[in-house]
Amino acid sequence: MRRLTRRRLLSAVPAVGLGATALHAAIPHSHGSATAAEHTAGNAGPHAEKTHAANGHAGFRGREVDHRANGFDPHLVLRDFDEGKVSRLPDGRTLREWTIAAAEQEIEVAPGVKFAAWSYNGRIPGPTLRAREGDRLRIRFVNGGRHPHTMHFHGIHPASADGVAGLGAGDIPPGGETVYEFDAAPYGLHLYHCHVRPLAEHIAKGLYGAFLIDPADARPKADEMVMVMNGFDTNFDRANEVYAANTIGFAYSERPIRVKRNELVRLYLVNVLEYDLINSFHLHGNFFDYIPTGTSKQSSEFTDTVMLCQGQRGILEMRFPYTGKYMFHAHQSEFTELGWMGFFEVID
Ligand SMILES: [Cu+2]
Repeated sequence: MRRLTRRRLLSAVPAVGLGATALHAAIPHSHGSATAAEHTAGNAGPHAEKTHAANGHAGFRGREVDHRANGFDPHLVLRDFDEGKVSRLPDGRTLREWTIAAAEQEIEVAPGVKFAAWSYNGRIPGPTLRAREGDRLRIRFVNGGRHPHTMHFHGIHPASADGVAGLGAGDIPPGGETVYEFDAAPYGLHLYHCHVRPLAEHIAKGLYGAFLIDPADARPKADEMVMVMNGFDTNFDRANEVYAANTIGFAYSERPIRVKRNELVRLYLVNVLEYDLINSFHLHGNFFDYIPTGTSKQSSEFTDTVMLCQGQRGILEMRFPYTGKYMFHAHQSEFTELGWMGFFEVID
């Protein structure tokens, strides 16, 4: 049996426009609720590549991922900001508190393709934690998984709050918990992720999320959204078979993201992709202002493509002068064809 690889999957995907149906056809799967392990064991053979890929798979045409079964919908994740439980400290500062639980959870990352994931609070990416610069942040982390995990936050904080082995509470064992507490700094777009070794695996399984700190004087009102660019290695060959923003390949292609003509759109873009060195975002029919890491009020570039290494992130601001559908995708065509693409639908 020839070993199934991402590159051979690509050669089986007929065209970009076929979206999830083509992805479903190209990725080895069984018709039941098989796990990725079962795919590897049983279905990664000529059947998957020849029968499904060559002829499409009429029985699944139009079939979508079951977002309800997954427990999260990328369209809701997109505009969902979690500001925590807010209270006032004696010194007048704002205290924000969250409880974040790690768990193991099987999710469907493309129609019929299951992945044994690890999640924060039942979703991938985890909740977008949002605070204001100078707030006090208190994050209670509960490990409901069967492996040690942590939460490592990007930002400025004491070593003891770092969520790394040997510092502070270190690795949190299964059933254990800890509290990470620090001040929100600097303002900008950050991320959090598990930092237990093997690191690539703990991240690629789904333990990450966006962490947004607003400046004290807020940015202008906008239609705000978050895209965490990620991918899934469904056959354990340390290469991704599915690429996406917010986990589900082609989710924003099958149902475009609606935005209003001339309204300011602010996109918080984070790259957490493992196993590939670079990811990117390219927008059709428009340009955007780009603020790397979100740590400024000033745009540093006016462009239509931005390239991000792992852990890099930035704020994209744009207005669409025309109605219609505008594609966005990784400018690495491979990633696009394996799920990382979508549309803005601009309406009046
Ligand atoms: Cu972990």
